[in-house]
Amino acid sequence: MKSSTKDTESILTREETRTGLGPETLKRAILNHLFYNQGKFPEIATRNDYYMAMSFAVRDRLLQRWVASVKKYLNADQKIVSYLSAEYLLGPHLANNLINLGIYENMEKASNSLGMNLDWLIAKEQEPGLGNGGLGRLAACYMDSLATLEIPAIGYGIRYQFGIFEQDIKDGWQIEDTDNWLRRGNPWEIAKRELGYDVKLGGYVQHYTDINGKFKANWIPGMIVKGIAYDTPILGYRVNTCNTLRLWKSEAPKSFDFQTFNQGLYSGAVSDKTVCENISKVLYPNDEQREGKILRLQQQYFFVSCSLQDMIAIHLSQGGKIERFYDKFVVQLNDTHPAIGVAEMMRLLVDVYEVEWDLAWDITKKSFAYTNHTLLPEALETWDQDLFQSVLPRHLEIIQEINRRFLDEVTIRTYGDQDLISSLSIISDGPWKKIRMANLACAGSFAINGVAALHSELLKKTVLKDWYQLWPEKFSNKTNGVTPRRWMVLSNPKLSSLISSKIGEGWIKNLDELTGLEQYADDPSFQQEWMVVKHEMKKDLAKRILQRTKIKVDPSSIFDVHVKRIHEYKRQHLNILHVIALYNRIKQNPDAEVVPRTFIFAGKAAPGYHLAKLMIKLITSVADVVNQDPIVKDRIKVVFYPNYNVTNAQRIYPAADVSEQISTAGKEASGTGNMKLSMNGALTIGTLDGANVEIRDCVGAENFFLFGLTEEEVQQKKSEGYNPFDYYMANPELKLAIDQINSGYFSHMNGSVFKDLINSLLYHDQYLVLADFESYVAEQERVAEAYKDKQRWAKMSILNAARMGKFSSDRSIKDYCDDIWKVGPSPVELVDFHQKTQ
Ligand code: GFP
Repeated sequence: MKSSTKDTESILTREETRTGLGPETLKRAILNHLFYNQGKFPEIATRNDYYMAMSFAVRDRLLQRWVASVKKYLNADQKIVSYLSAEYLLGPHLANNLINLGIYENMEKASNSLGMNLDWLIAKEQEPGLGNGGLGRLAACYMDSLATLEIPAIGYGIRYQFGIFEQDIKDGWQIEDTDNWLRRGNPWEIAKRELGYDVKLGGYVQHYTDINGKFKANWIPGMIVKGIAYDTPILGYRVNTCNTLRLWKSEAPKSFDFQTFNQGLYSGAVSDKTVCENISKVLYPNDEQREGKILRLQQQYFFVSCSLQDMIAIHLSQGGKIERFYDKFVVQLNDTHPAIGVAEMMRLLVDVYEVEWDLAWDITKKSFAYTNHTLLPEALETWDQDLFQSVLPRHLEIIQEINRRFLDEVTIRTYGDQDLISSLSIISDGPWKKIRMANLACAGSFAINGVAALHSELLKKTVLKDWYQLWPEKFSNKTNGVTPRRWMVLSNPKLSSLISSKIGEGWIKNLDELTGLEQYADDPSFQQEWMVVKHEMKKDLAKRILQRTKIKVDPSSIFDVHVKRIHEYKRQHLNILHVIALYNRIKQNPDAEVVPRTFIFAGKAAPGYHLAKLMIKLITSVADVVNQDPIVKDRIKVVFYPNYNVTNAQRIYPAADVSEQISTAGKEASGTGNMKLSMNGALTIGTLDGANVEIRDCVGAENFFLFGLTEEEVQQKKSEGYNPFDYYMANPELKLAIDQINSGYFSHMNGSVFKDLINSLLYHDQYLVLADFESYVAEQERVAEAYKDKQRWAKMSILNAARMGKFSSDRSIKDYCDDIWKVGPSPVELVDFHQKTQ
């Protein structure tokens, strides 16, 4: 039936209300949601109600783009990138979506006209902390870049009910609190209750021969868990592409057992529900002892199985053939957490789709690619074989078979070299066999990459040396990157406007255009504008520091920022030893000239990582003494800013003058905070580690404060028999600092508090803190000296930002697309769905 003009008009009005971007329409949409979703009206609505209503209004606008994108991707010829990651550290959505949609100002007007301040509402959002640190945040930056580059992609992961814990500081110690981020609802996700997959766990395997004489395996599970899809639309910057982040929630297939209930076993009737729901309940912290964590293996398998079943279902539903799975999907393993996917893919192909083993292995190897994020051998995941078998009995058989065939191949290629065979084996030798997940990932992937040039080189020389020897063609480097949308436009709007006023807005999508700023680096008036913005951001942070910690800091002092997970290899203790040395210099010579400096630390320590927690206590204890000592006269201040997360990072980066990237050379795979800080005009003091090396190459050695042993020197020192005690004895400043900590100078004369940390430094010091101390302190003097020359500093700061083009995650994603995924942009056109359905 043909629709009348009047009908068309009302459809358009309806469409405008749902998806229009003007201030008036936005205001109406918020009021509608307030009423129809929250059952509230303005007189009684809280800020949180407004936040929810606004988010729903924004989500409506995403959905139009999302549905169009999904429709396009369902096209049989469209290849899709599937990113498998156990962590996504997304950060708050609202402001980011406003920026990507291009409606920030309009929304500001809409909220003002409702008597609301947009900043208040943005601050209401509980960020989804579904990750520990760099790896999870990288996944979030990559989702943003994939959408911005119009690459069809799905991110798969776990919808943890509790994300990374919230950190508080009590008496100087870290206290962990549960992160109940879903408490007030999550307006950004869409529950797909009808979209679920069964996942088997435990039990045993039966073997039989079918009527055709084929050997078959039947996995009888101990329990079945259902994975339910929760989708979050991820919109690109100023494009229609809106990709999907699909997170799985675990549930019991049936939540209540009536038979058990009728027998009077009330709690038993819901116990299945509890056991199943536990799987997606909580994110595991990094650096915890992983041994024996059955639940963690269950988690990994759970989300990988749901995701692969989902991909296969999508592929088959479009008439795809299972043998050509890799034409539809390329599956990127974000570290080894999803590496069980290699075995699960084989199980699905062989057991469920009855594909012959050799063909199944060929399909698998053409589908997966693996990114390694760490060189620390202790961080490479392994599973005790018995534990593994109790959770995944069929996968153990499959891995044994993969390994048997794989080692046959290795034996031929290496003429039976036993050392190579045992190093490449997926299952370790010896009485306590372990499943090595990195080996499974390497064997089952067509591509393996590291995350910075140095890291990729070291992978080839150390942890994956033998793999490189046999399959050099699989290896490449993909240096990490970060999204300038969140880390500049959203976190530092003033600096972004200043940049755009000079070189236009093109840099937001093409970060290389920042080089246009170089021509202004010597211009005194631009330098001044640049430093005024920096000062404003420092004032903002100073206010927050005062609110949060009661410590008053001076915005004209150097803001020296060390923010990242707390870990011995990241060497927050090296920084604090320098602070103590500086403090002692002032004590010894109160009138000495000191360039005022505020040392700002932030970061979480894994709850079970004793020495990391002690490092926090040391920082806060030194802060207590230094900040209150009248002789210091506020020239140095030490702050530990609690609960480091994306929201707080957004506040800290823009205010930084100095970026501390001081890990032991060869230990930090890449780092991404180093990139975010430089983009915001901070100058790095750092070692030649991770991406620092490339950052220094780009910004120029003269704009970077370098210190410390190189990776090769570290190795050499260790092989010569490094003795930290010699360094302690040889350097009076270092000795005094350590003696003070040891004597209880910073801990109310209780010397035992830091005993473990000090013993570790004096007698082991595996991260060479003491060896690097002297050169660190010397370089810090150069930092202070440089800061005195305001013009020189401004120029260095501008050049740092101007030369960061390479470190956009858009560049990283392009590299992955060109070299590994072989997927190109696929722009999405908007469709008027209301018109279509008439
Ligand atoms: C890890 C590495 C970092 C690297 C990120 C992303 O971070 O060097 O930058 O992954 O590749 F250690 P965490 O998850 O360990 O913080």
